[in-house]
Amino acid sequence: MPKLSQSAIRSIFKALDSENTGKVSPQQMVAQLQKMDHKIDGEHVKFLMDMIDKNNDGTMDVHEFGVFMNVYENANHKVPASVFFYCADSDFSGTICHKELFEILKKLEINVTEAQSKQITNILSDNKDGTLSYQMFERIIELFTK
Ligand SMILES: [Ca+2]
Ligand SMILES: [Ca+2]
Repeated sequence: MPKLSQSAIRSIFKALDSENTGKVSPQQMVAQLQKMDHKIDGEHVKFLMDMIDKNNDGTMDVHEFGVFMNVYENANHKVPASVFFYCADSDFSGTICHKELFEILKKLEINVTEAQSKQITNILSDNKDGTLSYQMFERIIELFTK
């Protein structure tokens, strides 16, 4: 679960979205984060935003922003699989379902259909609810990105 509450995420998002468009651009995001922490790597922020931008409109809506904050706070930014895991986990469940796997593989430009993602998840699921743990997800990513 994200450490920030949904209402905290909403108010930060509102502050960033100064023109009240319901969207935040990478430029707005980087500028704001750099105000809070000068050491922030703008390129990494843009990379994360691109990974999370499910509808590919180049901006973040409030849900995508919640995912971003979850990645930002919880991922091990030195480990790609960890970053991809938090980018993929768009419902903050701490596990990856077949839809989440499909979306992240698409972002990584790995050619897998939704049906194949479902099969992979069914076969390799190591959780009772049919989802993937971080450990299993990491192995799948390693296999695909070799
Ligand atoms: Ca978007
Ligand atoms: Ca999930």
